[in-house]
Amino acid sequence: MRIHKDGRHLSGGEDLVPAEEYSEALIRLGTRLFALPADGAHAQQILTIDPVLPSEIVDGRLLPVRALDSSGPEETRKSLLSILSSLFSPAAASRILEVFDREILGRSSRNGALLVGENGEILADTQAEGVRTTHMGCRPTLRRILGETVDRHLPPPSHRFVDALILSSKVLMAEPILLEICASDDPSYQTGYLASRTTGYVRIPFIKPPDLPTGGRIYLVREGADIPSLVAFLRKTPVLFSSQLLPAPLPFTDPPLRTIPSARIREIGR
Ligand code: PML
Repeated sequence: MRIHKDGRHLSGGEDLVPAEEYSEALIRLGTRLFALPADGAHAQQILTIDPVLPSEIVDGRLLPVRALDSSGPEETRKSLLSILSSLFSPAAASRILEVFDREILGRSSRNGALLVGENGEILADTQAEGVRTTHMGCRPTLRRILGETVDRHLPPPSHRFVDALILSSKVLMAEPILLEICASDDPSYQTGYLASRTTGYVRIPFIKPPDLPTGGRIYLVREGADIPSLVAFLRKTPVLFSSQLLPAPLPFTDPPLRTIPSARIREIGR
């Protein structure tokens, strides 16, 4: 489901549900237009229903979740640079943040993610529209536990967290993707995230200054990747998340990241 106004993306959501839960899902996603604040007036809502065979669905495990503590954009910037330098190199870290500032925070939002190569080059004509990652869902019990985790362990605002975790967990299942960085284009939502297979999903408060109406996603893609098959996976392969990975120790200690307990879905039952 997507909500647009004057060509601008305002909200979106999706799920992967069995045929017998179809009408429930339709109601859940279909009522989002009416929950939008004033700028939802005259917006257009588009619902797409894409039948998927059970045999096509890939079982996914959500990334573990960590959170950075920060008191403002300047502290966040230093921490981001330090995390990226530990994952790549100081030069690569500066390059990644330069592209993020210029292409994500510094221009109007795209509908999809920008694919960026290891040297900072924009790949596969993603400059204009970007690539939208779709066709993912989450078992209801797991979704509920994640929602409760937010309330107990993560600082607000957090209403976008669960959908973002599901999306980035699909993104990082693609082996050629090394990293995702995201900022919301909602001017009042300053929390973004960085995701990698090493760190898991790291919530980043103050990833952008207040009142900035731009945002979006960068996927850092390793050299030599088969881009058409990567894009096909992101756009089309259905992934259903039924459990969550446990966090592995981090290869760095600075800045310290808070680890949020993973959902023990198997103990609780589906
Ligand atoms: C978006 O899709 O608007 C970005 C959501 C970022 C969520 C970050 C979080 O709250 O963990």
